[in-house]
Amino acid sequence: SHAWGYAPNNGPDKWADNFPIANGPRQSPIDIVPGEASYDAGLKPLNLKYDPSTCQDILNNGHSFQVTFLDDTDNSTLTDGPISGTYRLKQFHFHWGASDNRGSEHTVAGTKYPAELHLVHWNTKYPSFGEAASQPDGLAVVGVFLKIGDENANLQKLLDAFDAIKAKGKQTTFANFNPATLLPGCLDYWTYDGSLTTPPLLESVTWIVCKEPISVSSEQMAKFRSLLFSAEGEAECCMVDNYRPPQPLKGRAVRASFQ
Ligand code: BO1
Ligand code: ZN
Repeated sequence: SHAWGYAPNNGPDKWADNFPIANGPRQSPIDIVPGEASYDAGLKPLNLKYDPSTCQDILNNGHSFQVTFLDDTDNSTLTDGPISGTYRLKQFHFHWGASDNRGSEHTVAGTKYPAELHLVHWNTKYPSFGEAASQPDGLAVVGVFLKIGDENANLQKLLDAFDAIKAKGKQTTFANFNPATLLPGCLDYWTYDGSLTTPPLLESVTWIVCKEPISVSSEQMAKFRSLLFSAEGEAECCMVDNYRPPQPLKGRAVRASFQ
């Protein structure tokens, strides 16, 4: 037996062997075709309230790097947009490519971005992230595309911690970071019902994908690729191409908050 990953022997094409929901009715990511999304005037603006003091640490989990937030209070939340109730921020992480021509999970009319940010929230009508993750309305993930352009000074704060988390399992404290600094200026979005994009691929995510990308320099993208999938002492394996490709829409509606 082997753990899931992104290599030919354990990558997205193999996930269904251990996680049959990989072929389920509401899998993510998807290719978003703007001309096929329907404008919904009833969709509210996103209300993101993030408290930098809830930021805890930064971790290389062997699949990505993630920044984890204290989620025992309603201090960092997502409300409104397409969701009802209050969703708490648990963590954010990224997916990226081995080169600038690929790396995002969602695509827009087939266009791949070099990376995609995921801000992961859970519905506080459930007692914990773990319990929410198995409910159809349990999670809400905000996706933000990265495109090559100017260096991003807010993103650089994360990259400056990479020396401490190069290998799988490494973690260091990361205090007082406001994830709102990573959001684009315009919060227009597409939304659809989907899943986690990694095993266990649970079909519990309301996806909210921002139309406007944020910028990242090519040099900053190179730094993402200096992280390792491998643990200290193992053969070094660069963390690249840690994305799942688009999955079948299977008749789902994609709605747009904008015209
Ligand atoms: S994603 O945003 O769809 N790429 C995504 C994929 C997997 C998870 C979260 C978001 N996994 C879960 C793990 C839990 C963990 C939680 C929070 O992330 O299944 O074990 O507690 O970090
Ligand atoms: Zn993700």
